Amino acid sequence: MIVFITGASAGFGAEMARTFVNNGHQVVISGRRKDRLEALAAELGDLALPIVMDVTCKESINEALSMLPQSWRQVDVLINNAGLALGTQPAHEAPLADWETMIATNCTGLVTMTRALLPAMVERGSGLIINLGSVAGHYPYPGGNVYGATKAFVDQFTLNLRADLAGTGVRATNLAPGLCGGTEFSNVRFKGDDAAAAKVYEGTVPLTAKDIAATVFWIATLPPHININTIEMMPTCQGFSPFAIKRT
Ligand code: NDP
Ligand code: 8X3
Repeated sequence: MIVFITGASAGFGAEMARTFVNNGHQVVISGRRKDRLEALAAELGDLALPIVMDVTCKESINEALSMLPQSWRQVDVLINNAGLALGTQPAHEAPLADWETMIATNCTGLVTMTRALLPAMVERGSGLIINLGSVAGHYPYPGGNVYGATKAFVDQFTLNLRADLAGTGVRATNLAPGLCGGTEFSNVRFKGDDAAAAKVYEGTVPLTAKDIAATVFWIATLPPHININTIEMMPTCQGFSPFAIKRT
C-alpha cells in the first residue's frame, strides 16, 4: 500500500508511519517541520518519503503532490491527521486568530487534501480516507468551543463522504479518540507551557500514539468490503461530565 499521512512529524502521525513502514508499506510523511520529517525518514529508510507541506495552504498542497515521484502517486490510504487545538479560553475571550487557525487546519486543510486525492481513488475503484476526529466533536466541554466544532465537522464530513462514495469502492472512516498522552497536542494547545500540558495527563493512564496507530492499521488492513464509519475510543480512566448547573 501507499499511505499518505498529514502531520507525520510528531505524535500520532509519526507512530502511524512507523507502523505502516514496519509492515512493509510505502508512507509519505508530511508536515511543516522539515528537520523532524528528515529525522523520521532517516529512521524508517526508503519506505518513507518526507514531503514538507502546510495543509492550510492550497499552493503548498498542490506543490507537494506535484513533487511526488511516479512510483508514489497511487495513494491507497490518505490519513488526514494534521490538526491542532489552541487554547481553552471561553468563547468570549478566545483569540479569533486561534479559531481561524484551527478551522484552516482541521477543516479546510482536511477537505483540501481529500478533494485532491479522492478523484484518482474513485477512478481506480479503491482507496481509503481516515480522518482524525475527536471525542471533542461528540461532547461539549468548557473551552472546547471551536476545536470541538472542527472535529464535529470532521465527523459529518466523513459520513457525507460515505454517502457520496457508496458503490465506488472507496472507503472513509472517522477515528475519534479521547485523552491521548505522549504527543505534542497539549504543548501546542497551551502554546509551549509544558507544565500546563503535563498537568492534563497527571494521574491518568491515557491512550498512546501506539494505540492510535494500531487502530488505524487495523482499519486500513480490513478486507475491502468492510467500511468502518466511525470509531470513538477513550482510555479506560476517562468518562463523561455531569451537566453543569450554575446555581445562584
Ligand atoms: P501533535 O501535535 O503531536 O501532532 C500534530 C501534527 O500535525 C504534527 O505533525 C504537526 O506537524 C501537524 N500539523 C499541524 N499543523 C499543520 C499544518 N498546518 N500543516 C501540516 N501539518 C500540520 O498532535 P497529535 O498527534 O496528538 O494529534 C494528531 C491529530 O489527532 C490531530 O488532528 C488532533 O486534533 C487529533 N486528536 C488528538 C488527541 C490527543 O489527545 N492527542 C485526541 C483526539 C484527536 P508540523 O508542526 O511539523 O506541521
Ligand atoms: C483531543 C481530546 O479531550 O483534549 O481531541 O479535546 S480533548
